[in-house]
Amino acid sequence: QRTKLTYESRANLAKSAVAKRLFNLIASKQTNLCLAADLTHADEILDVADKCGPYICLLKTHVDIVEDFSDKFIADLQALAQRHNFLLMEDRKFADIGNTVSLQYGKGIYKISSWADLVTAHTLPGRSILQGLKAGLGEGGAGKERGVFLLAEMSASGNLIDAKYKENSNKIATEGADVDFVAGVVCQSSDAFAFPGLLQLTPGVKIDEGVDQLGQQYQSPEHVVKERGADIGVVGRGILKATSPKQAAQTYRDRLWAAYQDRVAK
Ligand code: S5P
Repeated sequence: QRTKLTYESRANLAKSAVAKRLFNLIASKQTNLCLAADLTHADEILDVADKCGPYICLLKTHVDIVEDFSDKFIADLQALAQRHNFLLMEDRKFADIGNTVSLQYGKGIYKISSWADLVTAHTLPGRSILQGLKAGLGEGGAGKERGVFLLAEMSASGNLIDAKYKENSNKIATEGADVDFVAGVVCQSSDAFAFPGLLQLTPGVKIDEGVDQLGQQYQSPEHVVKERGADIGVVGRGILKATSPKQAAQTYRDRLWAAYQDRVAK
């Protein structure tokens, strides 16, 4: 059972180079917290990344909500990622045909493949989503360690994903020629996949469980790690809206990490 194995031992099983790197980073830095930096101005994102940087393994962006996006913003974010030792994930949720996805990944204003270690994608289009992403590595991303997290479940209430979709998403993540590009799965439960070389990223994490006004559903850090199998917990507003985001990040890190230690000890 993958949830009983340590991050170190799972690093050796990973087929994706960036997954291996992330497993090892989590183990050495002792944090399984991902910050969802859902803010709309570059300086706000850089500020929270600097303050929370010591407590996170991954910083997740929605780059298309940044009102003053620039190449300098990316350069500054990369410098912070290097200084604090975390990876960057652009939560683009690609969902189109391979050709379009390859352009969205490598081209345009954002040139995502040139800077994001990881991206997210829906499995809706089938396996061609992986081929499209690989094709979109282009000049900026070629030769660099890159990978994708595939969505097998969502935290939104009333979402349309059923058991069959989840099962087929698992097949795309674990079978076929392009699985070396798959670093993990975004999902809400440990039965979404079994292969221990993939990471489970689980959003919808908040100390105060409940819902927001727009369908988001929250579980506690302990619940997502111990009951739902999360390897990395994603926290956005639980940290961003706190009086001290730095202190909140530390608290979430401590609780997520303690839950992982409990999980592998039993
Ligand atoms: O099923 C999902 C998948 C994702 S990636 N549910 C989610 O909420 N997310 C993302 O996680 C979402 O886009 C947002 O960036 C973050 C949750 O933010 P929070 O403020 O609700 O913690």
